[in-house]
This record gives sequence, structure tokens and C-alpha cells, in this order.
Amino acid sequence: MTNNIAQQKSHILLTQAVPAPIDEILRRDYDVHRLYETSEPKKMLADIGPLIEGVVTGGAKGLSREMMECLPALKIVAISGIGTDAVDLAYAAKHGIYVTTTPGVLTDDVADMALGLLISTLRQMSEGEQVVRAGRWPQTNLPLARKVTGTTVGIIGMGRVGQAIARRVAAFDARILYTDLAPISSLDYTFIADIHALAQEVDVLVLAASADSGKVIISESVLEALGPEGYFINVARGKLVDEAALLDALIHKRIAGAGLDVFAHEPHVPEGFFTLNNVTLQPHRASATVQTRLEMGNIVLANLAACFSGNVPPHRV
Ligand code: 8YV
Repeated sequence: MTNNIAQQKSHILLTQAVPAPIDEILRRDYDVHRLYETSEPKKMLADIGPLIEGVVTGGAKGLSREMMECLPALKIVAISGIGTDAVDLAYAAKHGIYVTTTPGVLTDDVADMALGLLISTLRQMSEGEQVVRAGRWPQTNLPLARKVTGTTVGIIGMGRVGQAIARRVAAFDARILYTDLAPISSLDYTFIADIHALAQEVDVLVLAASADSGKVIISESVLEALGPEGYFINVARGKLVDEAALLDALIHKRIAGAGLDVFAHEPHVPEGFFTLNNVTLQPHRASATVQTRLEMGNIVLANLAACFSGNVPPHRV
């Protein structure tokens, strides 16, 4: 005999869309509420907030304390990403709420994006593309670009992503320097503790650090140290950069160029960037491939499933 009493599904809240196959499983197993589809998020939280036991969110979006306070039954914040900087971890810990991430699976994509930005920026590929698309090739004499092979690259943050970037630029015969909280004994690359000294020494500075401290790392003085021949690449977080100082340095050619996947107040990008031809701009797409987003989604599902079956989620922080 079948049991006619349907088992009560847990209510979960999605702050952003997930790939269709992941969404399908979420709908099968949970009662799904979509914050990103409502024009009245506050009203939605007031209406369904007390029911919500799980939140699925992105690394950049996270979950603010203000929102967590509207979710008294919350058990898990499942981040589809690796950054925990946009979640109030102290609040979560105090209230026994699991916070989980999707480590490992997006490392390659983020490193690939760093390389793409690096090559595009040094070789002025954005400007070249605009010239072709606008039909201006016959009238245009683009300045010569910067050679990529053989550059000196400085990596800030030598975690999984930083190391994957190092392996990739090594294939371009780069000299690799890095900084982190301390030297990593398993790595052969040169460690430089002081970020200004690092910036001064390199042609390309790549930011791959976590943003948990919330502090600005790339200040006006770091950009000064990078200098007019230096390039800056960011695949970490925009809030780690003094964005106004970066824009000013680019406008006045105090640095040579920048490749940016992330911004301080996404999705807002200061308009000053739009007309610069020494930048490559991306809308935070480093992990946005079908393959990786599915892997991330599967880890999110595993974390939720563990939590709602009374186990410790495998990727809690
Ligand atoms: C994603 C990220 O863009 O992992 C992170 O912390 O910021 C990115 O990989 C984001 O999490 C989208 O869900």
C-alpha cells in the first residue's frame, strides 16, 4: 500500500537562478521560492521568511545579516561559489546555521578567466574587436600591443585559484612572484611579503585573494608602485580594490591597463570604464560555464540533502 500522506518538503529560497537540471531537482525535493523573480523582495521575505529553512545563493550575492534576521528557521546557507565574504559568518555561527561552498570545481574556470583577461588586456583584444565590429579597420592604425610571453607576473593570493593561474602563466614562460599571508613551502615561485614591493617588481599584478577581511588591498599607492607599464587583473572581488583610484590611474595612464571580471558594487560598473580602450571588462563570469555551474549545483544539492537529512553538510566552512 502506498502512503498517501505526502512528506512535507522543506522550503528553500533562491536568491539567483541555477542551471535548469539543478533547478529541476530542487523543485522535486523542496518547496522553492525565488527572491530574484519578485519586484517586492521585502514583502516576499515578510510573507514566507518564517518558513524558509535553506537559502541557495551566489558567492558575490551572499546573504546579509538583515536577510538572515528575516529567516528564523534557517538551517543552511548553501553558496554556489567559493567566496563567503558576503555572508555574515558570525551571525550564522551564533545561530547554528551551516554555511557551505563549492570548493575545487571552479578553480580552473576562474584561472582560465584570469588568463583570458591577461591576454586580452595586454594584446588590446577588446579594442581590436571594437574596431572590426564598427567597420573601422581600414581607417584605424592601432598602437602595438604588449607581448604576453615572458612577462613577470605577481599573484596576490596563492590559494587554489592563484596556483592554477601560476601553472597557466608558467606555460607562457612567465617569471612568477606571489604574496600571501606567508610563503608556501611547496611552491617554487618567489614570495614577496610586501605588496608594494611585489607591484613594483612585476609587469602584471593578478588579484586572486579571498575577500573575507573586507579590506582594500589594491590602493592608490599599490597602483602607483605597479606604474605606467604595469597591468592589473582582478578575478577576486571588486571590494578589494579602491575602484575610484583604479579608474583614475587608468584614465591618466598611471597604469597601462586592467582586466576586470569583478567590481565593487555589482552589477553597477562606474561609467568611466566604458570609454577606456586600455581595459577588458567582464560581468563577473569567471565560473559561468555550463560544466562548472552544473558541478557547483550538484555540490549545492549534496550540501542541502545532507543538512535536511540531519547530517553535517560535506562542504561547510
Ligand atoms: C560566482 C564567485 O560568480 O565563487 C564565488 O565566490 O563569486 C563566483 O564563482 C558566483 O558565486 C555565482 O554564483
